[in-house]
Amino acid sequence: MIETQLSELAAATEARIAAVTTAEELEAIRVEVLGRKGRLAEVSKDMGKLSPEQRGVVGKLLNAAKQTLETALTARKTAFDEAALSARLEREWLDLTAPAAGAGLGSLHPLTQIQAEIEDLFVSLGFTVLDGPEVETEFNNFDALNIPPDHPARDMQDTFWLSNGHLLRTHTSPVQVRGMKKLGPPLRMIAPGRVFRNEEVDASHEHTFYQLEGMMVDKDVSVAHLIYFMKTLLSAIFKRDVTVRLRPGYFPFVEPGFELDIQCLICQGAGCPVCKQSGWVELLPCGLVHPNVLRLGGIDPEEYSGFAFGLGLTRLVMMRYAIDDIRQLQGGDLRFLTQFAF
Ligand code: FA5
Repeated sequence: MIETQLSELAAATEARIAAVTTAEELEAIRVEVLGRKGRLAEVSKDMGKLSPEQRGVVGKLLNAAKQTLETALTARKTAFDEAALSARLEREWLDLTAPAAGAGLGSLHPLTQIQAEIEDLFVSLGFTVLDGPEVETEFNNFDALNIPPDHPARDMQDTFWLSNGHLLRTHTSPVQVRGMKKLGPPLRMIAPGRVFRNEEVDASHEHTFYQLEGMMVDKDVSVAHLIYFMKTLLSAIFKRDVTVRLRPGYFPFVEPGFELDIQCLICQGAGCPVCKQSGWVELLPCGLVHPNVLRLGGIDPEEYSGFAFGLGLTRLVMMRYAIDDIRQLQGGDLRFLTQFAF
């Protein structure tokens, strides 16, 4: 009787083991049949009631059933474990031979790139590149440029004054003053740099922006020289014809003074926020150096003349790449900057 029960249990359990679909189901069967309080344990408990002969027979059968079931369980468990392992390997697979991801190399800011291009051009034309301090004296920023105290031209540039009487330079023109003293005539110099004005910020105005000053002093320098160098500069930068206009402009440090405007390349002259709907962008004020400025720089205006210009470098970058808001240039947004990573 007990033998029949035992072999039926073994057969049914084997069939169940073969049919399970998860490791959890398999474990439940193991506990139910082979566990300490499982069905086989119950059978062996009842063996005490059997005669010694019967006990020998049933005991053998019990061991055989246990062994068969354990083998079947182990086989299925191994299959589940292997499947789980290969799923994990699939998930966590790493190709150790794949090349490393990019190291995120930086690149030169578009302004730096254009500055370098202009420096190369002017160096090839015999100009020296000078650097000047961002904190300047009132004398170099204004007085030496023929803008004495109380001169209305001081109001043309809203100045950040420092408590010690110095200021953040409002333009790169003070480097003209330093250049004249350092190099003496004849001289050809450019001076790129950062300048500061206490101005309302909008699409084309920053409080902190870049200019590139240029000056040439020699015997008989005229407006013709000035125009030649300005044309050379613009065609080197834009590498195509751009529409410019020259109009009289007032700056106390040049006489005559000019404003060289470029037709807005954002709207092609139709009018937009960058050109304040005028179709033109002020880019390159220039002129012949005022005799007073030469004199204050230690150069005899009877013997020498010169031209000077103050390129709006930040605006030039905007025009070259059709950037419609100056704030993008100093915003530090990598999505913007990586477009210029050549
Ligand atoms: C000057 O700063 C003169 N020092 C230039 C000069 C030098 C004239 C030598 C003659 C001889 P201005 O204030 O116009 O000029 O500025 C020069 C250029 O800087 C402008 O044409 C413009 O392109 C740029 N600029 C002026 N203000 C800003 C600003 N807030 N944001 C960005 N660019 C500006």
